[in-house]
Amino acid sequence: MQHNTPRSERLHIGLFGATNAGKSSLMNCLLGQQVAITSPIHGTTTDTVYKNIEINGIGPCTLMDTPGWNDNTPLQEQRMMSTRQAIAKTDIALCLIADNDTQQSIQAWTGLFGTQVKFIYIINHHTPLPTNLQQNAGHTPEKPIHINCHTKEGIDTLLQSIKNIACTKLNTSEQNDLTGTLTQPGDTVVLVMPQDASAPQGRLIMPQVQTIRHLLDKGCNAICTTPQNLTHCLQNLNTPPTLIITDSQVFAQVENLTPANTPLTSFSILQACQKGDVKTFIQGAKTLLSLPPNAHILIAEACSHTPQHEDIGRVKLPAMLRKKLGDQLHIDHVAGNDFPADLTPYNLVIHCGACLFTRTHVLNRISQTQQQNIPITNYGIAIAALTGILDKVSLPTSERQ
Ligand SMILES: Nc1nc2c(ncn2[C@@H]2O[C@H](COP(=O)(O)OP(=O)(O)O)[C@@H](O)[C@H]2O)c(=O)[nH]1
Ligand SMILES: [Mg+2]
Repeated sequence: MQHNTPRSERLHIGLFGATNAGKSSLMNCLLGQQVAITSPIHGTTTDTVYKNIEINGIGPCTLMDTPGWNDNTPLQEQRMMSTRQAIAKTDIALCLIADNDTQQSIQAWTGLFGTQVKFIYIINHHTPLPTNLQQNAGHTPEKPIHINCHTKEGIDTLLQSIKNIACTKLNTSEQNDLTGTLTQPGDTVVLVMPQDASAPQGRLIMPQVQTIRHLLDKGCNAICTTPQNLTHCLQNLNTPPTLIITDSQVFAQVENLTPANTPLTSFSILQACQKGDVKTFIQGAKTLLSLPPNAHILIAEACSHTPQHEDIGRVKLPAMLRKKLGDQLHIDHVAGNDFPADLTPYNLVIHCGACLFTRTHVLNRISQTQQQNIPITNYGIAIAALTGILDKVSLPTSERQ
């Protein structure tokens, strides 16, 4: 059953530290099986290994075993990039302190992480016990947990520590109520979902599925329709719906048909509120309108798929941007884990709704843009700004700025 939980809803726990600190051994120990190769040879783990695990008391998690710092092999650049990609996804970092770590090295590598990441420091007892470890324990901001993967000593304490952090994170999570203040149990919500050439064959896309499921769980009635059938659908209702949620591509068209007192929002705006920082996205979208004609824009998409005829990120959004800002605009695209470390060549980043990413992953990307003073927005909010309806969009919280 755990395999059915998408990665975007899993708590991501990363194992970090120098090569040979015992990361892969801990991964195997937590999983109770040999999934990662371990050896005294530095650089044994050549790429990050992702493995799903159900942790009792927490639920579905993904463990990430990284290659490790201090890698002096010719592949160190690529391995570090793989470690960075894991860092971007990390909710909880298990930091294994090695014999040759110092206060500086510990500070330097913890500095690579986003602000919302929680750290657990670990000393993995090799035999014989390395001499500097007791001393290194004093360099960690918090008391390290001592473990031994061979005897399993300390593993229960570690799991308890992970659980304590996970419970706090899950309780404060804003992911729980997608439509928030916009809906109450018993409400009727109309969902407008175009099924054009860019819609996948025979199924609904993830944000639509997640929204329908959320509404049903909340005790709402979810009525699905297409833009073509919206007028007919609304006519058939005795009273206007409490809320209309539309695909952002047909926002303007749906806005025209929306009854006067019915709030209107989009799937991607709900995603933006759930996964990310909607205030930052709205500010980014406002910047969009005043960009110079030769601006550089990065369009980042979480999923990698072959570009399609009516693809929103590759075709529709660039066309809308060029229509608004002119043909001199430079637009680059990245997909999946690819996200440039240096964003300074860009005037703006426009991110997809990130239904495949965790909230932490999106927040880490946002903080990376903020550190480099680059505005960021997402598809739904950018389209709302481009079509002049940003002020008409309803948000599930009172966070609008
Ligand atoms: N006795 C003992 N040896 C360990 C323990 N953890 C790791 N090792 C040994 O330390 C070496 C490096 O471990 P490995 O997990 O490959 O380190 P990584 O490079 O951080 O993934 C291997 O020879 C392991 O068998 C432990 O808890 N006890
Ligand atoms: Mg390893």
